[in-house]
Amino acid sequence: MKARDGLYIDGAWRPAAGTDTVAVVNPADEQVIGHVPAASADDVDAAVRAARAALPGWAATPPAERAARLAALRDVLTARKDEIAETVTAELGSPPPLSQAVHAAVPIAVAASYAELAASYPFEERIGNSAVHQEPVGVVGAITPWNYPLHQIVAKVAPALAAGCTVVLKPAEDTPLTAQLFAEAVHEAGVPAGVFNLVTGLGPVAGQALAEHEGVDMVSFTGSTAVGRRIGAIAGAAVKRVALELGGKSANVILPSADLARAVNVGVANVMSNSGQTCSAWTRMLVHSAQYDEAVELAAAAAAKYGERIGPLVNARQRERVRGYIEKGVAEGARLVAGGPDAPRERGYYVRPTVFADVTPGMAIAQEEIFGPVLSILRYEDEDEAVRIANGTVYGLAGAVWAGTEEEAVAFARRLDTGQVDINGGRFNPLAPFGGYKQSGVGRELGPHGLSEYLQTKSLQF
Ligand code: TXE
Repeated sequence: MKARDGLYIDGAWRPAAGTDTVAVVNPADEQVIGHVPAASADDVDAAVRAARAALPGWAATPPAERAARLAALRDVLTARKDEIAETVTAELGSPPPLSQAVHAAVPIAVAASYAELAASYPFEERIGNSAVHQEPVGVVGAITPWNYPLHQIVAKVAPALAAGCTVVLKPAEDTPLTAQLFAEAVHEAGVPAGVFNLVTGLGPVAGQALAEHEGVDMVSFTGSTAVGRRIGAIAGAAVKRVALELGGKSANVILPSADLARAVNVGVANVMSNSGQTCSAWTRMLVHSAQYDEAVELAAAAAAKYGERIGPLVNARQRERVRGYIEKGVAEGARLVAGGPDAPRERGYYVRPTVFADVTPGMAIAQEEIFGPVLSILRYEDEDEAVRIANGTVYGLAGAVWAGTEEEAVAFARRLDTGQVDINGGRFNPLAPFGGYKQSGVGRELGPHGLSEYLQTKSLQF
């Protein structure tokens, strides 16, 4: 057996109980590039047992030592950055520069932030005559999607380990090779056996078994709203902790005082990046009617420039889904100003960067998460209408506001029902809490807020 063959359970690679496998496909050329085991419920049980056995020791490990393991993990990931980028490109199809700058670099920054936070987090405090201790929730079942293969894993595993929890990870079936690389890095970093375990396989089999397992104290899930609802119901019935990062339909609101060209260009880049497979993407652009025609022209030109640079979607099912939405947009009467539903290449799951103008708030392309390179541009007459449109979906994950001054943009941002807002472009901050209002989810990831999700509180009165 190769080093990375099998499931990573209790500090070693071991064969799955059954012989079922999942094929991994490169979405850029549709070639099979590998196979990974499809774990059964028995395999998941073995992984959860290992995590339970390791829990008391890891929970009692001083935070400084947990921090040292996370710092070692950061260092291993940093040393293997090129390999991470290549693996993500191979199984997600993302262009190499994006894989380097985002898919490899961001999770390294997040791992680094938790190496620091594990050491500095106030796990104990005094409140009057009480001592308040923050203790690990226990065994965490982490279920992750494919759109940011390593980031989604690190955003759960790093804070869980910092908190003193142990973890069983079930990564997405489309991108398990990155997860295997991560498990190897955890091993190299000297994280004790059983503290982190990896079971690859299918969502409805391995994922469901993990969410339902009695030995799992918390489920942290990122993925579709449909599966998130199901996981929330399972967790609710068992009264276990749950964190859900679900879909989005974020608004990019351009106020009349903004630098229109910059707001439109950055807005288009935001939607097209990662081929639109980003839950926080600003998929609805809201423009004042006086600037509408100019914005549409700028957006169409910006999208056209993306044509050559854009990667494929992750699989054929996602491509068909996105094409279906583009056809629906046309059928509903929106005006196609860039892209379209036709396939731009013979091989690979590519979709053209697409922009719709004359989109009205009730259209499916203005309400539903498409998860592809598709931008909808909507028109507003005044600020109140912009707020109503921006808040008029079931989601509330992210968004952006552009204005002549930060004060004006912040005043508008206060009126948005959403978990994160970029002001005049914003810059990524690995410590800033990320998560949804409304049906975009429950809980927060990243930074100290993300760490606190994996803690429970005990108070001692004196
Ligand atoms: O997600 P799934 P899919 C949205 C996006 C996309 C749509 C479908 O709109 O078009 O979801 O993507 C595991 N019990 N997002 O079908 O199925 C699965 O194995 C337990 C938004 O790929 O939700 C994978 O590990 N687990 C999003 C994970 O859930 C189950 C990112 C996500 O897969 C399961 C991805 C079950 N019954 C998709 N069924 C975001 N928020 O960033 C599946 N899984």
